[in-house]
Amino acid sequence: MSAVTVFPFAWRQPLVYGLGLSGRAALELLQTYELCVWVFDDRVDGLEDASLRQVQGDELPQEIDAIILSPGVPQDRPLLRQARERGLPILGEVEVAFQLLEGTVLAVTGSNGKSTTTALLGALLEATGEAVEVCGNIGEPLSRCVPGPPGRVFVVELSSFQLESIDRFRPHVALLLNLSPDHLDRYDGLEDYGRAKARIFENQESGDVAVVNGDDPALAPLAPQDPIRVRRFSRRGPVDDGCYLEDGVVYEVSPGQERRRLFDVADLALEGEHNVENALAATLAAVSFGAAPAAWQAALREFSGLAHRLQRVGERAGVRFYDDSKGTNVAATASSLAGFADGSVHLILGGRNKDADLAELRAIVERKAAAAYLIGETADELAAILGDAVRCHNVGELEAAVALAAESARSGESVVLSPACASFDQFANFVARGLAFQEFVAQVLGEVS
Ligand code: UMA
Repeated sequence: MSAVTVFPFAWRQPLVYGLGLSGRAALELLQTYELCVWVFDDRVDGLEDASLRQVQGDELPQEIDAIILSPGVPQDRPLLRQARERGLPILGEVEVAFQLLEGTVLAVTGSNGKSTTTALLGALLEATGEAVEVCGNIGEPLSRCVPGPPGRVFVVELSSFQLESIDRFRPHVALLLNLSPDHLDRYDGLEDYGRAKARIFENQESGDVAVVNGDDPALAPLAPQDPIRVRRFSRRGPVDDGCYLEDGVVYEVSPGQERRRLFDVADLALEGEHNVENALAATLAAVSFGAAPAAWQAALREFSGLAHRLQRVGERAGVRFYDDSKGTNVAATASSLAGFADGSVHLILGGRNKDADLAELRAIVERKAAAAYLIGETADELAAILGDAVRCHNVGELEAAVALAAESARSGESVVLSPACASFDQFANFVARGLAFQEFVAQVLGEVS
């Protein structure tokens, strides 16, 4: 166990709020110290572990002196209001883990591409011989990675939810990939959401590096100020400090130095334009950390992406099937579609709306889709928006959508699940939705009985 041995917090009776992945990981970590840990979950009544103190109802017990928050818990819950009134610290699971770990942290946020960039950056650094933990919003809570040998590198994906409840969290290299509307059911508009994301830079100090997408104008006001070094990546053209794409080659530039070649886009195994951006971000972060390109070249060429992010899951008679279940907002779906030929996509769309303006899908769907197959709570809304732009089938269920899309698609076309919505109306999460899609594809392709 190499978490810091001196407990850095003043509190001794924290309440772990939320008992999902983050809460359980935080609980386990905190239990290694001499603390009296309380737990609460709006949806869990009786706990198996009788040794834990469980808060009942909406009254915050007097003994509790801090709240450890799971990212999915909104800030306006009654217990949190009481904690605020009493002036208690409310810290995210990520913040607590950060203060307990020994190592270097690199962190990635943005509306889209976070998981792929995080995993790729982890793979690049691992190839240079570092001991790397890839964790955070990608699925493995940071708290779970804290125990272990010292001197590791933590590559942490962070959602805006997680960034809301940091205090001292300070990544040596912090990446902000892009900003587009998402989670507007939790934020007061795009600016509010952007402010939460930009907190990734707030504790950086001289010697730390901010990696920012130079092509996204929404990020200009969010980049940190001197003395933080801000490095930009661009697909469009040269930058002063950072990396950029020119004629299929990505170059790094640093003030006062000759440019150097980082990689050729043709060498990437990743598909899609948005993945070129993710590779620019990850390689710039890697070199900013000090990892020499020669050490990670092979890893970059081999990295073929993550499950449920435009993952090719089948092919029959020239028709390809892609699972992009992680496309849970309009921008993610739009950028996934951008890489396909016009009119070639049999697109499965729909799910739970997160207060997004789904009408923004219209132009890209009209251009790229041969037909749309609508599922979930938003099927009717999408039919009304897209009905005169593209052939729509209001099928309701994913299984029926896959069957009909597979039957309709011709050689050279693709069947793509990229729902632009959350999965929670019909599935436990985007992973369950993606796995269901893959199973239905396998059935259609005759790969299962
Ligand atoms: N809960 C309450 N009250 C509430 C809300 C939730 O008690 O008001 C309880 C639930 O009953 C449940 C627990 O909290 O028992 C769930 O906690 P959580 O929603 O914070 O989810 P975790 O299981 O801890 O998973 C979280 C991230 N989920 C969210 O932010 C919603 C996971 O990201 C992340 O992988 C995991 O921590 C590990 O770090 C998922 C996600 O959907 C993939 N992220 C969003 C996104 O990517 O867009 C932000």
